[in-house]
Amino acid sequence: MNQRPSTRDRGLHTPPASVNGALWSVGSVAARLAIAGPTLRTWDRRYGLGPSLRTEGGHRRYSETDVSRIELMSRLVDEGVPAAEAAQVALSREESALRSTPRPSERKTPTSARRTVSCVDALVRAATVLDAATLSRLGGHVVDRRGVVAGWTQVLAPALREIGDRWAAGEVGVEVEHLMSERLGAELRTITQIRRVHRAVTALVVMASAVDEQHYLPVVALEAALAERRIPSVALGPRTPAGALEAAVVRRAPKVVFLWRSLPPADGDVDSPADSGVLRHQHVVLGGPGWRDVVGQSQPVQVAHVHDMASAVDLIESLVRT
Ligand code: B12
Repeated sequence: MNQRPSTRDRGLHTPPASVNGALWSVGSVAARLAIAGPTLRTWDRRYGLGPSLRTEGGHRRYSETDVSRIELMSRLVDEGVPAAEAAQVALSREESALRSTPRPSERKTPTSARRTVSCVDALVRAATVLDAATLSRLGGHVVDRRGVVAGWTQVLAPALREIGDRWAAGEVGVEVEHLMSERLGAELRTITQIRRVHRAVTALVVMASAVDEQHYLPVVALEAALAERRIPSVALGPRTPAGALEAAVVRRAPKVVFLWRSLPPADGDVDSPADSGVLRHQHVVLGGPGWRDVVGQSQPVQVAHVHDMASAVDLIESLVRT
C-alpha cells in the first residue's frame, strides 16, 4: 500500500485518474459489474479479494486488475464454483492473463455460454501455467456440477482442444498436455471410484486405447460417464496390445468392447478389431478420429463408430441393457 491517493469519486461510475491508472470505488465497481457493494466488501474481508489501494480515509479503491479479478470471481460463482475456490482461482490468476480476458460486454455471447467460456478459459490458463491445484479444483467442480457427459463435452474437451491447438502452434510445451490429462483424469477417476462400479464382478464393458495409441483420457472420461449410469467397466489403459485386449475379453466376457484411437496407426496399416478372433461375441464400439480408415469396411463382427461422448454412452448403455 505505497500509494494513498485522495479521491472524490464516491458513487461515480467513471473512475478518477491516478498515477497507477484508473481507480474504482466500491460503488463504481458494484454498478459496473452488477454486484452488490456488501458482496464486494465480504469478498475482500473473507477471501482477500479486494482492492490494491485504500484512500487515507480507508475507502477501497480498485484498479483495473482488481476489477478483472472480481469479474472472474463473479463469473465462476455464477457458474456454481464455491466462493472460496473461485476466490483462489481469481487471486492466483496472473495480471497479464486477466487483462487478455474480454469483458462480458465485449463477448456478445449469452450468459450461459459466457459461464461455460469462463470455465474453459480458467482451465486453459491453469494448464498453461502448470497450476495443478486449479486444474484439479475446476475440473472436479465441472464434472460434479454438470455430470460427466456434459462437463466433458461443454468444458473439458474444448479446453483440451484449445491446449492441443496451442501445442501445435508452438505456444505451450507437451508438459502442459501431460499435466492437464493427469489432473483431469484424476478427477474423472474419482467419480468412478465414488460410484464403486469397478468393484462389480461382472464387467459389462472392456475399454482400451489401441495398440500404439497414447491418448487415453477420453476412455477415462467414458469410464466415469458409464459409472454415473452404474454400468461396470474395465479400462485397460493406453497402448493396449491386441493380445492383452483379447485375454481380458476372454476372462471377463463383456458385452461391449470399446476402443479409442486419436491417431491413425503410424505404419498406415488398419488395425481393425475385426481381425481379432475372440471379438466375435462382443459388440465393438470404436471412438476417436483415428479409426476413419476402418469405417465403411465390411466387418465380420458388429462394429459401430461413435463420434461424441453422449452417443458413446447412449449406445453402450443400450447394448449392455439388451
Ligand atoms: C492430452 C493430449 C495428449 C496427451 C495424452 C494423455 C492422455 N492420457 O490421454 C499426451 C501428452 C500423451 C499426447 C501425446 C501426443 N499427442 Co496429443 N493431444 C492431447 C490433446 C490436448 C487432448 C487429447 C484428448 O483427450 N482428446 C479428446 C477430445 C478433447 O478431443 P476432440 O478433438 O474434442 O475429439 C473429437 C472426437 O474425438 C470426439 N470426442 C471427444 N470426446 C470424445 C469421447 C468419446 C468417448 C467419443 C466416442 C468421442 C469423443 O469429439 C471431437 C470432435 O470430433 C489433443 C488435442 C485434441 N484436439 O484432441 C492432442 C492431440 C490429439 N495430440 C496430438 C499429437 C500430434 C500428439 C503426439 C503425436 C505429439 C505430442 N503432442 O507429443 C503425441 C503422441 C501420441 C501417440 N503416439 O499416441 C495432435 C494430433 C494431430 C493429428 N490428428 O495428427 C493433437 C490433436 C494436438 C494438435 N492440435 O495437434 N497428447
